[in-house]
Amino acid sequence: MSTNKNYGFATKAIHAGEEPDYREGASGDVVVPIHLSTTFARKDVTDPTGGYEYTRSLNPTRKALETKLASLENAAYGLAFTSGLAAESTVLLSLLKSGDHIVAFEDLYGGTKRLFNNVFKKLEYGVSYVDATDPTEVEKAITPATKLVWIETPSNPLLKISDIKAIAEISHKHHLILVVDNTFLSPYFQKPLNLGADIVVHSSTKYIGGHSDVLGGAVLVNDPVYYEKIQYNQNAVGAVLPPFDSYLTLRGIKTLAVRLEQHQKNALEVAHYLENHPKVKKVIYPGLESHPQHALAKVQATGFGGVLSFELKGTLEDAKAFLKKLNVFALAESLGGVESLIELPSLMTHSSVAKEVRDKIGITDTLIRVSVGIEDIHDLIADLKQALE
Ligand code: P1T
Repeated sequence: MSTNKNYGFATKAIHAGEEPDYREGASGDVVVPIHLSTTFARKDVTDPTGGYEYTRSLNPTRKALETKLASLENAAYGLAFTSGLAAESTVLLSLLKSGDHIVAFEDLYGGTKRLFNNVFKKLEYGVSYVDATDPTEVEKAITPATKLVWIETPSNPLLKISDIKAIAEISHKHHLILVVDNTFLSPYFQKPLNLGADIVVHSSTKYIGGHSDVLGGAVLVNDPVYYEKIQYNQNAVGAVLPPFDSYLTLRGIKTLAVRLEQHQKNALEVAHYLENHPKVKKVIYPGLESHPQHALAKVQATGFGGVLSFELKGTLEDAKAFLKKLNVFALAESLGGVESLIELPSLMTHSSVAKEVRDKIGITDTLIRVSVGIEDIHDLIADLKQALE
């Protein structure tokens, strides 16, 4: 088969980039092989075989993954990186120069903030953090030096939603580039490029890989100029996803649609259970009607994802004791794998964010983030129940 643009998501997730090769001498693999060769021989000095020269520049297994990712995000181009942070770093390196300014959402993965604050600030980029749930706050923070607007939606760990379309309009009015981190929903539930974003980044370590066994990142773009700059720097710095990791990610993506449906179903049940528990102060999940941007979440995405956060009544010690008692949920960083993970952002994923900033945006000592897996729901609820009691 050849992959058609009009195929549905699940069909593209399985087939895009992995069409069997029926040419003379080829074997017709239905799964792309892991091409481990670091270099590719040519018959003529000026004629690299099939365009392949050296694996850092182009590798057939990575190329299959990049084709699949682009097809799923409705992007013209895809690039696969060694990690989400490598993808983000390469975007920043490619599009900014010293003195440029970024307007960023104040609720971002702690590692992304660390990158902005401790690594790229040294290169004299300015960053202003705003509450991007209100697009006028984004516009107010724009200065003559601003080049980039950077949001995560839903955000990590507070699941705040920003209006991609409205922020894209503001960004373009001021000739800025809008980057959207789409890690939490994956292209199955949300396609920011369709809503006007210029660049999508992912930690493919999460839902895209889906099994907590491969680190990776991705960049998806439509503009050939951005693509060329980012691809050039990716090769120049060497932040490319290795062939075996590309294969694992390709394998993970094939079940993205079914996994996310089940993650979401379980997350909604867990959210309802926690919402009615007397020891829980509040539950934050975009799929709940109590979520302040529930209506926006329904309009700009086709699902709410599998991550929720909740605040326990009591103290940090109570939160620690609760986390210690769980058996099915693993107390671990990361999210998006088939297994349920739970963590305390203030001491784990967001410990690099200053306490005053955590307090300001709502990352309290008893805020707990849950990546709801696809185990049997009654086991998940029973585990939470015994730990809360
Ligand atoms: O871990 P890495 O693949 O480098 O991706 C970084 C990253 C980028 N964007 C978002 C929204 C993320 O959540 C992450 C990584 N986050 C975790 C490890 C975590 O537990 O939140």
